[in-house]
Amino acid sequence: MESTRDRLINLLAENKDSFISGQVLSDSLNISRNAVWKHMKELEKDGYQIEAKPRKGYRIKKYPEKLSSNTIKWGLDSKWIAKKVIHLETVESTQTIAHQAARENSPHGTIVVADEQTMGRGRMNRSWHSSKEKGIWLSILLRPEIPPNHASQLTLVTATVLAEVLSKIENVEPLIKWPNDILLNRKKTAGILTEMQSEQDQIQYILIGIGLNVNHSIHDLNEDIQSKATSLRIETEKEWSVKDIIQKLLIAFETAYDAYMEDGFAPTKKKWENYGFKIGENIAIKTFNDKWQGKFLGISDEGALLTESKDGTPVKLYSAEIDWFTEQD
Ligand code: BT5
Repeated sequence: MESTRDRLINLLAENKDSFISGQVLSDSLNISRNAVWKHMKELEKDGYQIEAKPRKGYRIKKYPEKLSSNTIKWGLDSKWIAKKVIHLETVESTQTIAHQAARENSPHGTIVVADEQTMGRGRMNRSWHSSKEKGIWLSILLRPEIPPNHASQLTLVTATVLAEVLSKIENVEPLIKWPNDILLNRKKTAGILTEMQSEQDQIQYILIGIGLNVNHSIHDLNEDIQSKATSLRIETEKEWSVKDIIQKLLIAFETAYDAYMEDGFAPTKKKWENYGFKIGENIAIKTFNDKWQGKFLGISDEGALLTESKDGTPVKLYSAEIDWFTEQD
């Protein structure tokens, strides 16, 4: 059940650029005009800029920077993504909340965003540090009709989206470390965690978890990652609007996802290779029973890593431990 405050914001948002009278608001919300006025004062306290004009009424001039489902949706001109936004201040992991939402039939495109995660996670039970209001901690719920073995391509689609959005920022040159890290100046600034629920060769849903360090100073990064992680602020010496970057990411993701569903993986592969970290250089590879060095040749048509086997012939790897920072570095 939506609160009166949320209904009020929605009414104002629907009338984006025009005024809506106190009387109409009071009738629609079934509260007194004085109560409408009190709600407006509360919204102003939370950073909304409200313009009030006699005989015309109210309109929202500016939304606050602070994340909420309303501020994320405001001005977000999307077709299907983030029509449902679950925003929470503190969660263990947005993935956990998104799994729950998926089981409760939340629609394709639902997003879960948190200001802070207390148990953010990476792949293979590694942890992901997600300090309060410093970055983007976001999960996207998807219900794609693709075979389960194509799910990992969505990680590469997402990495390409992240790289493209970041590359628009002046002096920022992102690279993608296969399969799921975004590096700035060789340091990790974002990671992607793709989780899938499938049954009998059919995907029920996929969750794309995105963690992006935005406004961390070096001291805001946990000690164990300080030497290998970075943030947009560290790289650009500027603070960024987390809300604006979320919106840019969502719109770019929607476009890239639709293109992937329409045209398959080939266009992503091409873009991905513009950002691939160490393409053409040597990397150290470790599979469960072998270790060698080979040149990183790029990615295959399905998104596997292409490198050289011990005898120099090309080989595709779907999963392996790669030591990206070899001794020559
Ligand atoms: C990842 O795993 O890079 C996936 C990260 C996904 C995080 C998002 S946030 C929203 C959603 N909800 C979640 O709970 N998770 C997703 P992996 O490739 O396994 O990398 C994990 C490693 O990255 C750790 O072992 C650390 O070395 C490093 N790391 C941890 N936190 C970091 C941070 N904030 N910035 C840079 N590196 C970090």
